[in-house]
Amino acid sequence: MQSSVKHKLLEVFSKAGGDFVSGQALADSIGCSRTAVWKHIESLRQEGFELEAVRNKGYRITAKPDKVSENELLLGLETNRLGKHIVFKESVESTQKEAHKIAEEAPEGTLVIAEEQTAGRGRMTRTFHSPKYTGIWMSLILKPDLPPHRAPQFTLIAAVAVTEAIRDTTGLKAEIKWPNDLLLNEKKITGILTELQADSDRIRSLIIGIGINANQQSFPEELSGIATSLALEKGEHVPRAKLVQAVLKNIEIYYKEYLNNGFSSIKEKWESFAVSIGRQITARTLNGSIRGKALGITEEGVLRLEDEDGVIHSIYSADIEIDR
Ligand code: BT5
Repeated sequence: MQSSVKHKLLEVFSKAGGDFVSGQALADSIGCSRTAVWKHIESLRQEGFELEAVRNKGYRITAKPDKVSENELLLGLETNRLGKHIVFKESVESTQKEAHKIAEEAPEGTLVIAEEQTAGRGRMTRTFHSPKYTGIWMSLILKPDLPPHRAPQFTLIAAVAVTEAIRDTTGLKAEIKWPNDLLLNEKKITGILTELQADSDRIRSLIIGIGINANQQSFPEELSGIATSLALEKGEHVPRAKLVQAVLKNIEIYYKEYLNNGFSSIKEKWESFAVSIGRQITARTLNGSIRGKALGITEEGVLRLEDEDGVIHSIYSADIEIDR
């Protein structure tokens, strides 16, 4: 099936929100005969969609495959801009790398997403384990008209958006660990990596990389003590496309809020989801470690830490460990 016909069909089903759509209505919307509609329906079935056909009522989609390709993501996507243009790959080294390549020409809201990353990236030179079909490995391209120093706030915006999406779609109480991790039961469930293409005074593209452990049943030895998946915590399989849709919708909402009203309401939300605030932590920076109480974050997303002598430190970049 031509991909434009498929998108059109999925858009019509999407608008119907689970109700039946008559064969004639489908034929009219894609400009073909009812026999051709039937053929397109069959090819959707072959891709793993389940469709119910009832005489005199038409068709409706009852289940979609657990994939994260364009078709699955577009069906039910409730955003205005984010994720309307999707670059899907079965396997890539890193979705960040792919997003960097296309960022210049890509429209704002373009999503690069893959079933597998063979060289997923963390911060600095670290790697991010991204096995096939089990997780969400995606990079979102935004083009805010802002100076580059505002970029770190987007990691926090994404953290709030993903935390809420996980809570709403799975009921699991994900929490944020400054600056870019989400935890469940103190183990890492999500990592976020915000990168930039910028001139000295203006962001050209912001690339927000998000990795969510969704359905892994096990982890390599070096991660098994520190990482977990939604499926392991919930005891059941998690539909990934639905979660991606919720993440995109939330980022769209918070991005708009941020551009219109600034960072303060997002900061409040962030602090309410943060696991480390008010606790004793150790922050390991490139210049050494500081131990103290995490007080909160500033409007710029900088962590404020009060040491044992009452001195307040501003932490721009670090790994933190929460004292038990
Ligand atoms: C991060 O770095 O957590 C940012 C990860 C961003 C990943 C996304 S996936 C889509 C996009 N494309 C990319 O190539 N990257 C982004 P950092 O805070 O530096 O944490 C990295 C550390 O997390 C590693 O050194 C491991 O200890 C641990 N780790 C690696 N893979 C993990 C996983 N799947 N789950 C939990 N922890 C993991």
